[in-house]
Amino acid sequence: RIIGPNDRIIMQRVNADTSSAQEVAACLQRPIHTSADIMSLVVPIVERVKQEGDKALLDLTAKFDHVVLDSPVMKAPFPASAMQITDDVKKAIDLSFNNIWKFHEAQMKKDTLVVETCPGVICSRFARPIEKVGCYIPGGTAVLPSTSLMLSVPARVAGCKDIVFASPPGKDGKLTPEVVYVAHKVGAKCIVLAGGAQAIASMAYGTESIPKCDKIMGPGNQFVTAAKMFVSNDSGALCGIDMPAGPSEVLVIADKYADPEFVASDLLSQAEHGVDSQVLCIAVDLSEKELDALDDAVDEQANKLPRVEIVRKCISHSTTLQVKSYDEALALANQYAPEHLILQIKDAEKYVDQVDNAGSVFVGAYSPESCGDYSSGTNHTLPTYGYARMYSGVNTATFQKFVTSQTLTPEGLKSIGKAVMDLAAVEGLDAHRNAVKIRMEKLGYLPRHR
Ligand code: HSO
Ligand code: ZN
Repeated sequence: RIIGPNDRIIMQRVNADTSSAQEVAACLQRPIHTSADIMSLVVPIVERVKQEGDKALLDLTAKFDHVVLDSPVMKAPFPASAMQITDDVKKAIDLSFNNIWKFHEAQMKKDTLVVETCPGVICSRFARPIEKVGCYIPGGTAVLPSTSLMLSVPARVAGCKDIVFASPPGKDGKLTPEVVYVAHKVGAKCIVLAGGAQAIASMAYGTESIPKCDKIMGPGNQFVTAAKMFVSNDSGALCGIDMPAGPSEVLVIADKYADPEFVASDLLSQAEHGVDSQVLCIAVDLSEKELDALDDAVDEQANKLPRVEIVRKCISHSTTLQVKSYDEALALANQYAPEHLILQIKDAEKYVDQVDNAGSVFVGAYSPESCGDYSSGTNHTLPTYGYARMYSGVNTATFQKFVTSQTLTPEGLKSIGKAVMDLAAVEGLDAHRNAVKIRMEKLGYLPRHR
């Protein structure tokens, strides 16, 4: 379905009641990405940066971003001239920074645990920050300084020592000043002036001027995602990544108590991200008239947006799915596992318990996704493409690893020694068995054998 320039910008309607199970499933289907051809473009880029470092990075930035730079990196302390922003924007960043900090700091509280599993067997787990982390802030149709907050604030809260930013420069060769301001606020070490696969490679392998990172986080296009997948599989890079990323998505569940203008505004905030954004509305028991009102609101608001061309293309493949009950709506939402789930339904909080698969939930009429995108404190780097079934969004644990430890007293060795020896015998691993046996004999728990 293509929405032409003179057509109304409205979603297609599918009635789950009168459609087959396959038709309903098709509405929840994401487009299939073939990553093989992308990989064949990305691997030579990554390899070049790996081999030639800064020079490759500068060449590739000239080629893809059409800017010739003297250096691919801006090092801290960042010059004030690179972060000139208005007072209002500074205040907005500061407020958002504080809320993101508060919410992520609270995630650190239950870090250490100590459990005595048997008398004298003390097992513990403690968190340690990942030392060097790379935060990728994509360019594309818009640079999103908010993403620099969502990645670097949790990194700082988790205690990472070196934070490296990467973001493509504009046509003038300059970085987005808001991104530089955030880098300054979190004490980032440097900002790589590059985008795409080349930026990912520079942080994964390091170059003459860019420190090698242990883990790279952040969203990006298919090239960025492919490069992240590649470096995380290359033992030569020894570099982790946050999660696979796909186009952004929202699923709004709305009932007859929802304000159609609110619902439309939420659908459109997702649609304006990109032509491949996934926008779904599940309408619970709405009349044709109420559905028409929603269409009207979408069309009216969409036509006033500066990014209406992107929105038109996105809405062309967006659907309103009509269902009869709240339970049905939530079951479908769990099946789809959206990045963002918005509940614009009566007593919305009551239904949060029923949410199993979603990146982040927005509860009630006054909780638009925009608030989570910027300022409330939750993270906006979230699993897409159905990965919400098994991945979490970026959080402080993304920037930590958990180390376990144990201390056994002689009594502890006595309590589990026989079990260890018996299991080692089953596996035919005599050295394992001996490590316990020798100690048990010295302690007099077992007779000594010569
Ligand atoms: N909704 C996007 C994040 C974002 N929105 C950044 C505006 N700026 C993906 O979660
Ligand atoms: Zn957004």
